[in-house]
Amino acid sequence: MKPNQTRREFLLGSTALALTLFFGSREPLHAQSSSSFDTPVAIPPEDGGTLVDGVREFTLSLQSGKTEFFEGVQTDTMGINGSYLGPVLRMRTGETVRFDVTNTLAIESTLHWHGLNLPASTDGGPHQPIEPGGTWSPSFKIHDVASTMWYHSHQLHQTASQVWAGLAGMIIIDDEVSDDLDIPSTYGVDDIPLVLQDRRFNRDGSMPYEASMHDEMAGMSGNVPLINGTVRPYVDVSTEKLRLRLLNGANASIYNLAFSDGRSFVQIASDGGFLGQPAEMSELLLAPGERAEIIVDFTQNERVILESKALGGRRGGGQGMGMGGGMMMAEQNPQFQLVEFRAADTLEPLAEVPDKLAELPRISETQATKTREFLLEMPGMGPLRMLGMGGGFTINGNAMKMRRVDEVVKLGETEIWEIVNAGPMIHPFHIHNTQFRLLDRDGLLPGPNEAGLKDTVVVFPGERVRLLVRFDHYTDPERPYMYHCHILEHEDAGMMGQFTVV
Ligand SMILES: [Cu+2]
Repeated sequence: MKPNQTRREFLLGSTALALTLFFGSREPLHAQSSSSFDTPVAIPPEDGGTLVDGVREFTLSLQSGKTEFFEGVQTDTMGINGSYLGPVLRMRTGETVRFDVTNTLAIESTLHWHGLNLPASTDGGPHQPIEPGGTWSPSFKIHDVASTMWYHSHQLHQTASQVWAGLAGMIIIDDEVSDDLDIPSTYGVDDIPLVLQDRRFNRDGSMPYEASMHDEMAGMSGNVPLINGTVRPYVDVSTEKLRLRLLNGANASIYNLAFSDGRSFVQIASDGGFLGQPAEMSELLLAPGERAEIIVDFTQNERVILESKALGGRRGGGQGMGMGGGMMMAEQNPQFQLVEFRAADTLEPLAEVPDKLAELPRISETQATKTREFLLEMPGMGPLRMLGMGGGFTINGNAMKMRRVDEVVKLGETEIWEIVNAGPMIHPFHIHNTQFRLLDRDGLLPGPNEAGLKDTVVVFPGERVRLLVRFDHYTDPERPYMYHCHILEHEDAGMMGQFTVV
């Protein structure tokens, strides 16, 4: 590739030519305009709410605004208590929270608390829309352990466009375990939230949500990475270690994260909280919806860049996927330089990462009383879809319907959910109201960084992933929770189902 050529342009110029002919030409994409990282990363404000009679209350406003992603250019966006994205909401295990969410937008919206165990009426999915001008006030107890969660719009058929515009933010939950661990925990100094996204900008600086037929299938990805809404940002490093709270908040892009010099790092937490022990690695696959906390070492005066690299020889492309599948997967995995780290002349020393982080419940599939299968399909993929016939996104043959409850699950019963990907694309599968555990991928035990609490799991083409799932705490025979692909275009197109807990 030429230095200024994006992966996508490279693909368009070569192996994807056949697909391009089918999908039609795409609007020209800009190469990254500058090679320098010259803007300090925006650190979202922390919002700990207000304690009122023992309840932690947050006041949130869904609003439209203008954001200056590029100097001197105002871009129309949406945000929560701001013009793009929202504050980092901070709360503790065991306390009761309440949110007053006011929708000042001209369109209906929702706010979903991704990863949290909570009553179905407070989930913020498609069944809890907030009318323009309306206020929604869910309240629930925090059952989850210390973790990095997030919140985002979950409006039926409009999740993709609303998250694209900026309706998302991070949640940090603290507890006694996180209090006691000797790990970096000074927010914005050695404990850095990084919301990873990409957006497609027009030459006038606008980033409208205009998904072509190709985008609706492949997922909407951009030509410009945004980190906490900052273009080509840097992070000043003043300590020997940084803890990075990574959230893939992209609509569709799957980032294979690595540092430009190939250095290793340790992952200390997955979606739902700390791993049992740190997992050393040099590449971290993070799909939309997933979070990971990592700790990285730095030496004085150095500069290193966090990148999204090609998946390379990783698994996937299962039987019968052929070349088209591989190309679809390549397109799901853009290659970007994301953020530069600049170490100071002197770095404050920090303690070594503890060998043991948390006590995770032991799991065994013998605990399970029932097995359910979820078949992810893109019917009509292939020649018919490419010619504009067929198509659609289904789970067990059905596209999402608000009035159809697909599964009824008993409270407190352990089940095995088998997620089977019959299509040519990677699907990150998310289940509301639970933190599950991976049993195996095609019979192979999960890697150490996937052995902890998860609410979103990557399922490769042709793969069968088995999860141990349980729903504690709440029943509601009327109101369902969702399970869905977290590629937002796939979710909006029907790759979503509903379950109740009784
Ligand atoms: Cu999908």
